[in-house]
Amino acid sequence: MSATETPAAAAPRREPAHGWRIFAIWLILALAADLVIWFVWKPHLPPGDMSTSAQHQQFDIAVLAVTGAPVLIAVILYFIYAMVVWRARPGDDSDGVPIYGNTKVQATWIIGTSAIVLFLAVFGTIELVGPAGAGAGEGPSPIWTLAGKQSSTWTPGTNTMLQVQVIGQQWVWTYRYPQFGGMESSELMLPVGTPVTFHVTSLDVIHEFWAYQLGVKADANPGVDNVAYTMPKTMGSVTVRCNELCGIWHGAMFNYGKVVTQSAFESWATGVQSQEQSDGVLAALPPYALTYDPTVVPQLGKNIVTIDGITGAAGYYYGPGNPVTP
Ligand SMILES: [Cu+2]
Repeated sequence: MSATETPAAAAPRREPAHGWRIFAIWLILALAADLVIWFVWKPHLPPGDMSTSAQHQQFDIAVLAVTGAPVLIAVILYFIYAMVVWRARPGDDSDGVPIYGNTKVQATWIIGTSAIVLFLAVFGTIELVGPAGAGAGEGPSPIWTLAGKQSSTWTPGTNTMLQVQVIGQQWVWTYRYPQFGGMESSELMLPVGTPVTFHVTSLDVIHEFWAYQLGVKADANPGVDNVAYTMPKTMGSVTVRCNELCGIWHGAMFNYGKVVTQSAFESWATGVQSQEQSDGVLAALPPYALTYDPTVVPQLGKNIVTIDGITGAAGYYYGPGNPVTP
C-alpha cells in the first residue's frame, strides 16, 4: 500500500446535499434571467409591436426565451458545479463511487422534459392558428379569421375590414384597394386601429410578401389567393420585402409603406382613386379579382408609368412592350 492511498478505515466525509444546493442556485439564476428577459429584453425583440401580429410574434419569442433560459442555466450550472466541487484533488488517485442508476434523477428528467415539450407543443399550436395565423398566409379560406365586418366600402371609425390585395411580380410590389374602386399604389398605406385583410397573389413566379414591422409574411403564388390578417396598432413606416428568391433582381424587390390615421388614410385613398379615375387608369386596369392570369391581363402600355408614377416592372402587368398578348 502506497502512502498516498486513503486508508479504508478513515471516517467517510459527510457529503453536503448537492442536489438541493444546485437547485437553490439554479432557482435564483433562472428567476433572475426570466425577469430580465421578460421586462428588459422583450420590448426590443423583433419584429417590434407595431401590429397585433407583430405583438404576437414578439410574445412568442419571449415565451420561448423564458422557457429555454432555465434549461440552459441548469446545464451550464451543473457543468460548473461538477468541475468546481467534484474535481479530483491533488494527490487523489482513487476511483469515484460506482453508480447503478438514480430513480429520482431519472424520474425528474423524464417528467421535466416531457412537461416542457408538451407545453411548447400546445402553446405553439395555439399561437400558430389562434391569433389569425399570427399574420401568416393561411390559404384562400382561413379557418381562424380576424374579427371585423366585411363590406364593399370602408369608412373611418367603423370595425370594417380594410381589404388590400398584394400583387407580386418580377420585381415589384403593387397594392390594390378593392374598396376604393380597385385603385393601385406602389406604396402600402394602412389606417391605424383597423383590421386588415391581405389577399396576396403573384403574376409570374413565386414571391413572398414580408411586411417586417407588421409581422406579416405570406407566400405570393401565381393563381393563388393567400389570405393574411393584421391590425396596425401604432403609426410609422413599414418596409416590404420579397422573401422568396424570385429571379435576378429579387434583392431589389422591396418598397415601403406607412400606417397613418384613419382620416389621413381615407383622404389618401379617395385622392388616388379619383386621380386614377380621371387619368383613365382605373378603366384600363383589369377588373378586381382575387387572382389574375397574366396571359389574359391586358397590357397597359408604357404610358402608365408616366401617368401615375406607378413603378412599372418587366413583368406582364405593367410591362411596356411585353410580348405576351391577351
Ligand atoms: Cu420576389
